[in-house]
Amino acid sequence: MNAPLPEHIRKALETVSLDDKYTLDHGRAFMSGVQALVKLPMLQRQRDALVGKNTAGFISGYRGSPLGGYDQALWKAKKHLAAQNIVFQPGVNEELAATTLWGTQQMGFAPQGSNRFDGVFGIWYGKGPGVDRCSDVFKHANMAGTTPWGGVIAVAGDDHVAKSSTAAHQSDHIFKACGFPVFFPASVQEILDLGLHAWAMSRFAGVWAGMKTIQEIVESSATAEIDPERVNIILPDFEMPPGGVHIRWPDTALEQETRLMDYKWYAALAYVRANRLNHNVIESANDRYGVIASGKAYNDTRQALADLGLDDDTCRQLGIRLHKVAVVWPLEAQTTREFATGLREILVVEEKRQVIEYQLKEELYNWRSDVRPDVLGKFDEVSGDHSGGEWSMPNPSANQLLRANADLSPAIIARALAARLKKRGILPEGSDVAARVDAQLAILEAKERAQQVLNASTPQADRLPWFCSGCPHNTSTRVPDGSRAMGGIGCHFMTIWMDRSTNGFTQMGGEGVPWVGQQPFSNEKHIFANLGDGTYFHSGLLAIRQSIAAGVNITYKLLYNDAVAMTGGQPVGERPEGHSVIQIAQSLQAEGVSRITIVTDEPEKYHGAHHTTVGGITLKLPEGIKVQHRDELDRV
Ligand SMILES: Cc1ncc(C[n+]2csc(CCOP(=O)(O)OP(=O)(O)O)c2C)c(N)n1
Ligand code: SF4
Repeated sequence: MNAPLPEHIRKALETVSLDDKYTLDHGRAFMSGVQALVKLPMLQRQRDALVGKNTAGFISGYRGSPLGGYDQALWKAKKHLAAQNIVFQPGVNEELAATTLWGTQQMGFAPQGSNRFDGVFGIWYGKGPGVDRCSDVFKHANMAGTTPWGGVIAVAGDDHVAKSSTAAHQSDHIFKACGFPVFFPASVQEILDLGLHAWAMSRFAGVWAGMKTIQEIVESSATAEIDPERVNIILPDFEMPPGGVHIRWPDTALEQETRLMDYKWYAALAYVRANRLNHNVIESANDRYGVIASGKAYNDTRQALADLGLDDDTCRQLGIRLHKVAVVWPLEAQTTREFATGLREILVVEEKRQVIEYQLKEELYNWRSDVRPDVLGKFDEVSGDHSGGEWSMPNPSANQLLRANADLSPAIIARALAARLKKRGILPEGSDVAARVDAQLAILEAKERAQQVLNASTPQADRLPWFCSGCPHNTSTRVPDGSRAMGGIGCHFMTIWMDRSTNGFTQMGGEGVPWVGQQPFSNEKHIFANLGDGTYFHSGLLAIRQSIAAGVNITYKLLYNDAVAMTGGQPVGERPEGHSVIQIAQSLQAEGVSRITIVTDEPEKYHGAHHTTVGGITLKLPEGIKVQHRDELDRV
């Protein structure tokens, strides 16, 4: 028989609900990183109300892993969001979504008296390629600025290992190029805490704040402390320009640039400094070796230290200092200097291309050589003369320490760290601690070897993904003998490894357009291009327009499954009623497509069919459009 639960736990369980994460104002609740992004604006609105401000929130963006399910989580939480004046409107694509958020900061341009709120704070979200699409609007909006009770966070979903993407990506550099300070939370709790800081900084410094999320953090779940006042925000003393840093109208491009370059970034840095967003996690008076990391790489570094048997006390005894960075760009100089002081070497642990490492080197370059620590990260020290940087080697990849491609793991970090600690004499040869580290490394290596053996003996684990049974793409993506197709984004991407003569693919919305650059130089007369209906609505219509403009001979197979399937089946058209075949046919005819045929399992569905638009206009299939049974596909 089970022992009865203690009374306080039994009582607590009686009131626990799955909605706690959204309904609780205070307390702990279990949530995923994505759900934390749903909760975050509610906390912001509550914080504002506590200081007597009546604010509202606006969320827009476009789906894509690891933020593929964010929109669905927002839809599910609609009533909780509405109760806090938070509106969610998905974008047609990422770029237009970002423009809507720029709009939230332009409320002050409207005639006096038209604003119902003291400010509108916003969240933009998108997968890394969506971030890439947005740099034009991001730069404009960031130059223009934010409002004192608004502020915008741009949340990027990065897929460092291309687990669910056609290209591995890293948004830090794009955010930096657009001038957004970049926050990198390392846990579900930090999504909440740093999210509130990100808005506070955005309001204070007049910048958009970037937030980098990756699957290991945003797709993980944990209990998090919910409290709108949990984060103690300190607004620093900073001399603002006359007129401040916020958005205004009229405003010239060069004035905006001056505001950004001469004030807003420095105000953001002052914010990071005042709130100690970057800080030492392990330190002692006699530290000699430094490790600096952020986000997932920070978690992996902690795991690596644990795997090596180096707990916090041992690190202190050995003189190892660990610094955690929450804002990876711009790297706040004063805290960085404090961290670096007294160290002989610093190992920068970050995934993908260098962000922190280059800034650290820039910060330390002018230090006196007798106090300046060496900095290593992507590449190891070169024996002999190591006065040059990484570009001074013919090909530095042979000298890699912490790789820039794919991701890092605790084992990779542990190996690099152990090697450097030995080299710098932090783990003296023959010492007990060095022997313990060696023993731990041997265990890690044995585990890796065992994993390799397991992988080699189970080749069937590498089964390629395929269409679901009954999926219309199964037949629609077949091409007649002797012809070929180009792939694109969506479930039909899988055709590139199927028996479908489909080769090549494009970014989302570029489908078929490579043919424009090929046909003038080719004897091939025609090509097929697959285009999903979600992608068509997002940006693919413009790809068709490009092909028409170039006058190339191409057949688009617009694969209509009435869903943005690959990301979870969201409705096409960003409206519950979807975007109908009739609407698409009407648009394509207006674009000048020379022949449109509907191929379907149910031709009868289209006899006399009509579609009533949101505006109440009744649309019918345009004259001359044939409707054929799918069995006729090859003939069509
Ligand atoms: C710019 C960009 N944004 C988002 C994504 C993520 N993404 C991958 S597949 C996909 C859905 C495509 O839907 P659809 O075109 O309808 O094809 P289906 O999956 O239904 O076959 C999305 C949004 C992406 N790859 N690129
Ligand atoms: S999710 Fe939908 S579109 Fe994707 S393979 Fe399965 S049935 Fe086909």
